[in-house]
Amino acid sequence: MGNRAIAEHAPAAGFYEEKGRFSGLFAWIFSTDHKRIGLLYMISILILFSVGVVFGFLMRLELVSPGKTIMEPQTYNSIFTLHGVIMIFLFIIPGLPAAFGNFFLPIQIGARDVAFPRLNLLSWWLYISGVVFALLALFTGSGPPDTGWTFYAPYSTQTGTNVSLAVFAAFILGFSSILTGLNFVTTIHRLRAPGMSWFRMPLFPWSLYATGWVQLLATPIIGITLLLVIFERLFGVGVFDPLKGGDPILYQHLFWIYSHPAVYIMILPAMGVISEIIPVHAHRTIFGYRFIAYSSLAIAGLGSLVWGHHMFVSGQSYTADVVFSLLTFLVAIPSAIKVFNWVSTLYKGSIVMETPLLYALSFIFLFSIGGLSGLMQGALSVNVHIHDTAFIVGHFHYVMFGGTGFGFFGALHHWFPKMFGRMYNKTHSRIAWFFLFVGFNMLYFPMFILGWMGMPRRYYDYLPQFHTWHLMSTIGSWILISGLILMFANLIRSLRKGERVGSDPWGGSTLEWSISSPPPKENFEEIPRIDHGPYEFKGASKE
Ligand code: HEM
Ligand SMILES: [Cu+2]
Repeated sequence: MGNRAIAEHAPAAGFYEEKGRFSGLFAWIFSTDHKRIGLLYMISILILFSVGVVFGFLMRLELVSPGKTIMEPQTYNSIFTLHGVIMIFLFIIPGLPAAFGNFFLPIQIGARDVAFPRLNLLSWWLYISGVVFALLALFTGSGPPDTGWTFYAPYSTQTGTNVSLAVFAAFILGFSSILTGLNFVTTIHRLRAPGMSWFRMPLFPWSLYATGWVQLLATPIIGITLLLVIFERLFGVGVFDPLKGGDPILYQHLFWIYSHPAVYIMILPAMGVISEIIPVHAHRTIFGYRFIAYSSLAIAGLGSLVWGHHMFVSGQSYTADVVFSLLTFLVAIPSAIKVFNWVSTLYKGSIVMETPLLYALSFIFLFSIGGLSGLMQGALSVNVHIHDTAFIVGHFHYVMFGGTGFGFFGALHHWFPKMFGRMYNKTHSRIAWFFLFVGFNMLYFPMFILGWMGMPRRYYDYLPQFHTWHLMSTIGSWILISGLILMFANLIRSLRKGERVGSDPWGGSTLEWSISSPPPKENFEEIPRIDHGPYEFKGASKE
């Protein structure tokens, strides 16, 4: 009796009912099961995301009108720093790989778990330790850091605020990320089911594979750099501070040699999710499978060579400027290949506009705006004009929030029935999506205009001519946040009240849709033998 037959008759509790050495909370926080670790990460990450959103809400409230509204300038400096640190290191970098990668990678390649389950649990505990140090930086000593999430020297080595604790939090989180990358790269090399050759592997694992190499190779660089900042603060050794014989430009190079590739740790898994959602909800084999797989590797490789585009106004040489500008244009090509192939897959598909597809289409629209505005910054003359303005803030929210954030929400709605065995209220989920999409564009598009007009980023106050666009942006943040609340309320309610579903509510063809919802502890009764590529469709199975 194959896995699908067993799936139809399996009790609906699956791995939630597992009876291990521990019970209750301990059966979760000490579990080495990849599905439980995935959910631990998801809950932790969404809590931190919500904290980050509160800080975003407060910044927009302060900027609703010129002059002081709700806070002092120093508080504003700390809030955008914490907002950025939380959103980058505690939400978006761990995000999709740690939550959905942990839950679905082993299942999608036909394995029972990742290669190093205990190391996987350790990566979550390191994540939690990072949260604790970030909270200490927030609430103890000389007050929260006020440097911005980039911790630029020499200010970060001079300011009296809690930079060392915040930087140490980021250092620990880096280790958590390295362990996740190590686990995924090894799992994909060693634990694919018999017959699953590289070009029979689904595209989400391909994106996690490329991401894993960036996590492994780039993260140690930021780790060393952050340790040097702590070293200089504690022992006064001049590494980055020119007053002590250091070089602040060295800091920028080291910081961006990691942080630009880090944007691909953020976006590649989201691109993998889109490659999963579109063929399933368009009921059509994906267009250009191999090109999409290769483009993930190309983005990871080329993306490691463009960090200098953050430093066009830092005084680096003109030759360096030209080289980094050219490479920045080149890295757009593999991204464009993905967008072209996704749209080609939709063409003549039998599209069912389910909520995951709404998020996938929003991803393509928002990420394209984000990507194209990135190309504008790659042009030297334009960059000089818009560097460190609100234009940049608009750009990275379109790529990170519009891209990865909407990718995360798409993954949440695509795999929710598989993870919990229940469907959410589809009408409410579509309404929530609408508020999110409209609010998002009202919040961030004005930032492009404000930046073009000359509004600097990280400024607490502004001249009257900027008021209208700031007001629109703040109202946009209220609409977006209402959408977030509606989305989470609908999903949380569905955990208990949602209609029960079978193994394959969408008509998917990758392995997760061949087992019960939620999956059994061991994932498969017997390890499947693969004899065909992913994404071959027989249409949604009507339960
Ligand atoms: C409701 C959601 C959000 C709102 C209202 C919001 C709002 C803002 C605003 C107004 C700033 C500019 C501060 C300034 O330069 O004066 C900002 C900065 C930033 N945001 Fe968001 N944001 C939100 C979500 C996100 C998400 C999801 C991410 C990333 C995944 C993110 C990452 C950042 C980063 C990295 C900065 C730069 C902080 C710095 O300058 O050091 N934000 N955000
Ligand atoms: Cu960059």
